[in-house]
Amino acid sequence: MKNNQKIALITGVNGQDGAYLAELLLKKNYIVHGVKRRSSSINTFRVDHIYQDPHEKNYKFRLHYGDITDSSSVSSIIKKTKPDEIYNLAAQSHVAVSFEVPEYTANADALGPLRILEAIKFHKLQNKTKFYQAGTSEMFGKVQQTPQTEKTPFYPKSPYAVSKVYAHWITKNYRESYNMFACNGILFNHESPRRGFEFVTRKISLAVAKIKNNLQKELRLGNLEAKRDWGHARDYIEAMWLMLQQNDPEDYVIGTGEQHSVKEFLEIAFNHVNLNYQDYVKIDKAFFRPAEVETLLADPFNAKKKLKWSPKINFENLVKEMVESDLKNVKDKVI
Ligand code: NAP
Ligand code: F7E
Repeated sequence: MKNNQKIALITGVNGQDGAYLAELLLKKNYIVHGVKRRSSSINTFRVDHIYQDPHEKNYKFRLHYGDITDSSSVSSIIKKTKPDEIYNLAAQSHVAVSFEVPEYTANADALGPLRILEAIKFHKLQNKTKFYQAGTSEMFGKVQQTPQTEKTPFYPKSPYAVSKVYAHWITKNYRESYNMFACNGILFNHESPRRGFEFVTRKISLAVAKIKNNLQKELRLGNLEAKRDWGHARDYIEAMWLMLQQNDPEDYVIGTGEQHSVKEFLEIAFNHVNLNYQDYVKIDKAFFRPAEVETLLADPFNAKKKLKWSPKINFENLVKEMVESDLKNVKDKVI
């Protein structure tokens, strides 16, 4: 390892954002450590292309078994890797699922970041290690003002969002109490061809590809009126990195400043393959939530001004990229 080479630790490395972030940091010549948890079947497909043999001496990417609900694994990985930057992306990230497993969601999403912050402090790394917490627009929930900024009060509407509000405040608290370089990114929805299958955008892009190829007949969805500020994950992981390169730690809203409904997503996705979504979509009560977040819209003014960040990929291109990618996946029979 060269002296000026930075070390990063990413929890949730095999998720959508983790995989893009690992690629970005490797390109920037970091040594990247990733935390993956044990699962009964292998689920590292998003990072398999950057995987390196653990016996490789001059490795740049290494995976460690760990779980953010398990303090001892969190602590020992941080002790072993002594990272310059930690990106806490691990979470039970599905809003609807959080109503089904609220206690686990709180354990991972609220106490997970606390365990990491405590480990940084316990190993006396607070002057070395910078911390990024993956916060979310879901914290605004029943929105108190539109568009939402860093100053908009939170009103979380799910166990997921309530847990993330705790994570937000404990990150701020450790920054103020122990002078840690700890930042909250308040990221609005971001998608990509790597998005998990159970989120609405990927559910739609995959259905479009299957319907076009006569492999699926209908698409069952919940609330089509919900409006989100949707961006591309590739743009958003740049913002995470930029936050940790500033002179001072701060919290930032990251979004596009544009809002679209689930219906608009459907229209563009189905039109792209010359189909009409109304011929295939059925409304199914099973996909409605006990409490819905109807509308979210970011004001990313601060990020634009201070981080010099702005999104490069617009809504229409995001939808088309996801549909094109799933058409290829279906054609190649990888899905
Ligand atoms: P994702 O694809 O669901 O990835 C989540 C990652 O966390 C997965 O690698 C998952 O591992 C891991 N994980 C879950 N529970 C864990 C545990 N107990 N211990 C260790 N790892 C665990 O989510 P994403 O879209 O990349 O989002 C990344 C982060 O940003 C999450 O914290 C999410 O809540 C937050 N966020 C996302 C968005 C968005 O629109 N994408 C917006 C705002 C905030 P497995 O593969 O084993 O499940
Ligand atoms: O839902 C509606 C649903 O699950 C979007 C996570 O990354 O972003 C994500 O949370 C909207 C909601 O994302 C279906 O009711 C309709 O209004 O894709 P989603 P989300 O709940 O906004 C935030 C920022 C995060 O932090 C989260 O981690 O679409 N919707 N029909 C549906 N949603 C799903 N999943 N499935 C449906 O069939």
